[in-house]
This record gives sequence, C-alpha cells and structure tokens, in this order.
Amino acid sequence: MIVTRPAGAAARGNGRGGRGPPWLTAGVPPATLDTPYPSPFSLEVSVRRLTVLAAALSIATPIAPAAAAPDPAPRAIVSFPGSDCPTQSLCLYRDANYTGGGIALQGGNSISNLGDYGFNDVMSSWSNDTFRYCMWFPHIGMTGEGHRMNNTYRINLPANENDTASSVRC
Ligand SMILES: [Ca+2]
Repeated sequence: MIVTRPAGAAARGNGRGGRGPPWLTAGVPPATLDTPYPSPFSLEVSVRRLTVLAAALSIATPIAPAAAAPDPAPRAIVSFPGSDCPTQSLCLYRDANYTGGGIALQGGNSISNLGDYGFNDVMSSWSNDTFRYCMWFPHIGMTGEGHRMNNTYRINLPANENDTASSVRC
C-alpha cells in the first residue's frame, strides 16, 4: 500500500525544513516578533483571546442599534387643542390662562414666522417644559426685543405684549 501525503501539505512543508520556519519568510523581520519561535500553545492563547474578543463584540453589537433607536419624545412642531400641551414642550396658547389651543415646540425647534402656522400676533400665554430656555420675538426672523421663556415657567403675557409674538426659538 502506498501512502501519499496531500499535495498542499507537501508544498507548505512542516515548518522545520532547512530554509527556516515559514513565519520568518513572510516578510516580517524576526526582531519584531515577540518570540522568534512561537509555540503552538502561545498561538492557541492568541486564538482564544480573539475568540473572547469576538464573543464580546457579538454581545456588544446588538446594543448599538438600541442606542440609536428613535427618541420616543415627539420632535415635530405640532398644534394642540384647548390646554392639551404635549409633555416636554414649549406651548404657545391662543388665549390667556393656557387655553384656546396653540403650537407646541420641542427643544431645538424654531419658528421664524409664526404666520406659517396661522399664529402670528396670536400668543397670549405660554408654558415651557423643554428643560431649556426659549425666546419669543415681536417680529419675524427672531428680530425685535427678545423675551426669555424660562424652563418650567407659565406666563400670561401682559397687555402690552399680548398678541404680538411673531417668531420663537427654543
Ligand atoms: Ca391671543
């Protein structure tokens, strides 16, 4: 019976031939290697480390999409009826005492012309729960004397400011 070695194994050699181990012929200077002749054990440890790292990555990977999930808080500028101001919003009310419906903004929203929402020179009261301060202005494009709208405040506008807001920034 004739036993033949696989052609691939014969071509690669056993790593102990006269020309030196194959890892010294791969273009890597021996000085850069941690050990010139890494034992199979150390290679196995490296593989195990990679396996542990890969397992950690496979565990961590599903967390990334969860962190990128949409913010459950509404982001758009919306209108609301009566006194039904959405949570965590800046609400501009048509009437005094936070009634009459109006426009709700989120932190980061701005309206350069409240007329675009049918709300120019309409606001009579406001409430702010955006966790930041906002500003309203008597003219479009955030011009004129700005009025600060502090977080957690509810304000009925005084007579000289009633129905004068034309833009808002939050
Ligand atoms: Ca009004």
